[in-house]
Amino acid sequence: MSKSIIILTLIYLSIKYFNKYRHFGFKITRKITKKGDFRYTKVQIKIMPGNIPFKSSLPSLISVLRGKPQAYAYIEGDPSIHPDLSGTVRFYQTKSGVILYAEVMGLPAPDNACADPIFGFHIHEGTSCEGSEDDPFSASMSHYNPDNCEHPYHAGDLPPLFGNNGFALSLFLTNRFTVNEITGKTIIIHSHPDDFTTQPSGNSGTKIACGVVKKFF
Ligand SMILES: [Cu+2]
Ligand SMILES: [Zn+2]
Repeated sequence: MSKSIIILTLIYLSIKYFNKYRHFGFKITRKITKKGDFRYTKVQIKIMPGNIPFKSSLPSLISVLRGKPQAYAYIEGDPSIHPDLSGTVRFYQTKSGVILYAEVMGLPAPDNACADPIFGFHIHEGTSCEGSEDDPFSASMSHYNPDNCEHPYHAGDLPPLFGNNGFALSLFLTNRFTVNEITGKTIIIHSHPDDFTTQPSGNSGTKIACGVVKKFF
């Protein structure tokens, strides 16, 4: 009798322990079944393939992306050199900051395997994409910088876009601004990577595409 109590206790403790750490990939459940006078415990081990070994914000990220963004921007390339460049940026306000999800196509593509370009990407303080052929999107002005910081600590400094044979996808979180703050401002793609050092704008070359951030209804 005491032997079976010890065994049951061990089973119970191991279930408790494994359920606590089930994000390692297992979920263990215990079911006590009675058959006449006979009682037995059925232990079921379920493998949880989607789980990863740390607390993940992936489920809440997925539900944020399934919802409506609070703002968006359609990006268009300058008509003379990059007429096929276009993209969409979605802005989702969350408690931790703004989730920015960008998809861009028609970016300059590489001429060899070691040359897929990287493009500087920023929120600019201007509210219009107007400009001239010599200075496209000049009305977008400089990086959005309400706190008067140095580059790359401007609120509008974003991770650069990595080209994938003309396509780029970026998804990240920033708490340097709120969606409301940047609605009406511009988002710019540059011809060169941001070096995150040179003042005032990371030596990221010319402006090749622009979009105005608009409220999403
Ligand atoms: Cu810029
Ligand atoms: Zn900057």
